[in-house]
Amino acid sequence: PDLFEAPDYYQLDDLLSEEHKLVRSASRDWVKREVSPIIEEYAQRAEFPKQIIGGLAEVGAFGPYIPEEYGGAGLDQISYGLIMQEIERGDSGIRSTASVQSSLVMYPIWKYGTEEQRKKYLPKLASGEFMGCFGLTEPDFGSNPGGMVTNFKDKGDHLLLNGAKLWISNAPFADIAIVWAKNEEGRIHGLIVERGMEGFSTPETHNKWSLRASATGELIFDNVKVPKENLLTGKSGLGAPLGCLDSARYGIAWGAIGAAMDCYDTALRYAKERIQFDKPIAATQLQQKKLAEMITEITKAQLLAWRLGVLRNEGKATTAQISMAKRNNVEMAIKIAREARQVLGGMGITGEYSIMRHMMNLESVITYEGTHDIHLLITGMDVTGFSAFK
Ligand code: TGC
Ligand code: FAD
Repeated sequence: PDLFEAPDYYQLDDLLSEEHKLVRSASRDWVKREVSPIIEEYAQRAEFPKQIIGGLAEVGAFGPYIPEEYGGAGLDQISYGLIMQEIERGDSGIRSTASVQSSLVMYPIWKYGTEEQRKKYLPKLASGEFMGCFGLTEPDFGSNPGGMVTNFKDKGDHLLLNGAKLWISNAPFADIAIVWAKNEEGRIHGLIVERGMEGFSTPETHNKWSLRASATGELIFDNVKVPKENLLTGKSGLGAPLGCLDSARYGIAWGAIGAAMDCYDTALRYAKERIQFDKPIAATQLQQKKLAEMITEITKAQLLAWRLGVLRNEGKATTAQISMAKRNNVEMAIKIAREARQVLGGMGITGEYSIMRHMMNLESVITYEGTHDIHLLITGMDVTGFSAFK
């Protein structure tokens, strides 16, 4: 079978429209052609392959659901999910770049920005001419972003921004940053900070064992003068960045399925071909248990993602439903990666196969956009009515 054949054990393709399938095959073909052949080398070198930015834009990965009048692809939420699935089949780090650009940079400008800001930034972000990043996390405030200390003061003709953000995807090369900071009253607002503004720097974070093909860095603001027209005025408070996270987490719930599918495909093919004790290892009960459980978990994850996509299309998906899908599907993928790695024996630890890279990448995916624990606590709060955070 084709390496990129989607496991579709429950005939889920019947639930997709022709447009969904077209969007999926365009992304799938592009990943197969442009990402898979080079990604291992870039991950080993710990470098983001910048030459794929144009291709990401062409398959609609930058702002899939942003209206076409702003340069987006004008697609629905299922198409958005399918694009993320196919990109993460290639690499979680590449999907991260697309998630950040779409849901954490374009989304807040679209939802909370002024018409001038939308016109100025969205078309260039959709085409990849501008790349963006999203600064919420700080050195002392990760799971608890409400405690952030990054702040700005109104200086009459500009805003004076001070503070620092850590663990920011795309930071080292981003042209703009959506930065969450408190005003003098302690209220959280979003600001568009542009590369080149005096006092703004983006040092790269090195020595990652995970998401190596994604560039991660800090955002440092040392008395940065931000023009007042760069304030996102449409929404303030912690709910503003959390609204963006809802959209990104939804995409990750689909993306993780892509990484899991790639691990499953690889393990299945290997198990059928690898002979030990005079028979394929796929003919042994222990390896069948692994493969059967993988396809079962992928199928459950697909159903969860698809139903969540329908709810999002109808504007009915809750934050807690999104948390459940992000948590379940990323854990599903990481467990499949670990099992698939074992199916390949020693070969599983090499860069000849994608599994170990997926496994390492997923250690970031299970932590960012809300940790595994935090999503459990969101579900716990939703069903009991008690917040266990504080
Ligand atoms: P809490 O008191 O529960 O809520 C504060 C205010 O926010 C409102 N709210 C939401 N609004 C919109 N959408 C949501 N999803 C919302 N969730 C909460 C809430 O109603 C409240 O409003 P108000 O008016 O009553 O004040 O907040 P808390 O301080 O107890 O904290 C809990 C919370 C939700 C922040 C925490 O559970 C959480 O989610 N922490 C995780 C932080 C996180 O996910 N950071 C991600 C950083 S970005 C990233 O990782 C990008 S990686 C990208 C990539 O490479 O792909
Ligand atoms: P902490 O919050 O310190 O958590 C440490 C541990 O404590 C975790 O296991 C956590 O689950 C647990 N914990 C915390 N609070 C509780 C509680 N109340 N009850 C029980 N357990 C708890 N952020 C951005 O803003 N933008 C980005 O683009 C971005 N990209 C990232 C890329 C990478 C590769 C990584 C690794 C992170 C990225 N992040 C980004 C940051 C990410 O969102 C945070 O790492 C994450 O939210 C967790 O914060 P923390 O690392 O400070 O961990």
